[in-house]
Amino acid sequence: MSIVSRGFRGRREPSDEDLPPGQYLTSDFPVLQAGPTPLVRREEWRFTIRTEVGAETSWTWRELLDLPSERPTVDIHCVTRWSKLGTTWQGVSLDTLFEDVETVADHALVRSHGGYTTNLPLEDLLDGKAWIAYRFEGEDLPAEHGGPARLLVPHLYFWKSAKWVSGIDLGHEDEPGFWESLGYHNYGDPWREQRYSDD
Ligand SMILES: Nc1nc2c(c(=O)[nH]1)N[C@H]1C(S)=C(S)[C@@H](COP(=O)(O)O)O[C@H]1N2
Ligand SMILES: [Mo]
Repeated sequence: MSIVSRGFRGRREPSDEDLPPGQYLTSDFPVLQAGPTPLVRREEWRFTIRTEVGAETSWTWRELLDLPSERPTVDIHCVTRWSKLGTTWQGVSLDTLFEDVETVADHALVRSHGGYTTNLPLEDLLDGKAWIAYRFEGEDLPAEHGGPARLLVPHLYFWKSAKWVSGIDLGHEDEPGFWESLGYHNYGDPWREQRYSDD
């Protein structure tokens, strides 16, 4: 007996149309980072959004877990050319966190434990496009992939998805993050192949 009907909408087979230009598919999950893996204890974990007027809103680990979570299935694309399709995550939408934040800023600088930063327009964090993710493929997010929690912003190259995320600073000025100040593209849209600053 087949349980697969014509209307079946499970994980579809990946096809070339799902791969941005210059990317290849990988089935493993490479670890890429600029420094060592920081050990971030859940008891000490805080996530802080700081607005353009210096107002701070913070969540503890417990408070994050108590918020409604989502389970996005998304494709991820690293600027080193590997892509993974249909990865499954669990986390809190940035829309949920921003419900408690009053801001008219346009720019976000994301900060991580260990000092990594990455910048993006605030609007790219909103409207269902980004999460603070704490589970990957049904398991707690491993430390080497950014656990306890990382930013997940899959429509941009994966360097924007800051591991061990600690907070977001909002501002009226755009401030380049770690890779952006080393020659990588300021925005990083994989479908427009925005790898380096002059792409
Ligand atoms: N804190 C932090 N986040 C980071 C990085 C980093 O060096 N430090 N590297 C980025 C890059 S270049 C990529 S491709 C992805 C890799 O995530 P992964 O190691 O889980 O595959 O993390 C991004 N987030
Ligand atoms: Mo990367």
